[in-house]
Amino acid sequence: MTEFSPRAILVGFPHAGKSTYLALLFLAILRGERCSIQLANHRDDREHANFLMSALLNCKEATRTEVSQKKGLRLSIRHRSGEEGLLAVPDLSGETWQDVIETGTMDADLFDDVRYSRSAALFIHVGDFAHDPLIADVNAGADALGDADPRESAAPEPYTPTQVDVAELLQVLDETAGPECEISVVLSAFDLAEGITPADWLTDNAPLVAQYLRSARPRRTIRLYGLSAQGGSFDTDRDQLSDRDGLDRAIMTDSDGVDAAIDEPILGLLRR
Ligand SMILES: Nc1nc2c(ncn2[C@@H]2O[C@H](COP(=O)(O)OP(=O)(O)O)[C@@H](O)[C@H]2O)c(=O)[nH]1
Ligand SMILES: [Mg+2]
Repeated sequence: MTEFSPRAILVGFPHAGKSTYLALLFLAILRGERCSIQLANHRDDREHANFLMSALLNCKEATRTEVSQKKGLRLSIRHRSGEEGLLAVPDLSGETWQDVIETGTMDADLFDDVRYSRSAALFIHVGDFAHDPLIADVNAGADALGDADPRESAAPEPYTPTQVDVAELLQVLDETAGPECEISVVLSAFDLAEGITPADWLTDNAPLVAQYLRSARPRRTIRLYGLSAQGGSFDTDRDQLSDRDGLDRAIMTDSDGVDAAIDEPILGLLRR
């Protein structure tokens, strides 16, 4: 397999659910269930994928991706048809992503990964997403602040993307990816969004992103998925989740909430 073999890439801000998806995908591939791709016989380093998968099976949160290879994780995969490709999960710091959306440009390695990808999945964690404040919230916040010294609440907050950040990242992806690349948006931790379809969640919570998906057609079809790789929260539902099989408890649906295969969001890689 050469460096230029087709690639799939998992993209998203830190804490978006990429590693947990990779763990689930690896599990599904090893079991040969709920997916159609297989591992190819290349000597890529599977230690980290194994490590992530064991954490998922043991209901432990995926640790922050600290892959020793600077470029992140790469896994060679194959379709039943025999076609091979490379699944890339670049490991970039939060600053790098902020830089991407501020400057509209990408680090050279990431640019290559996206440019030569046949599928790119952009992850949004539905529970770790900054909703636009209502006017009432803004006023209440202003009242609560009163005369308080703003420096007193200077503890660094974890970076929580807004719909504008996500729409901008999606736009950079869309502009960088080749015309044949299939882009998908994966709403992760979708167990936190009960009783709603991914399409409705996006319209309600990130209308700008929903609008982007609509306006990209027919030039490019950007598919939307809802994913619960863990099946629930490992903090609050751990006992109940640990009684269930790691693959059975996972949920992947299309935009209307209809079951989809675990590898659907990256299948464009091997589709043709
Ligand atoms: N409730 C819930 N939380 C999830 C799910 N998948 C991932 N998470 C949590 O989301 C956080 C970020 O996930 P991670 O895969 O590490 O994100 P990454 O930084 O994009 O690789 C972790 O705390 C996970 O435990 C899920 O299906 N349900
Ligand atoms: Mg990670």
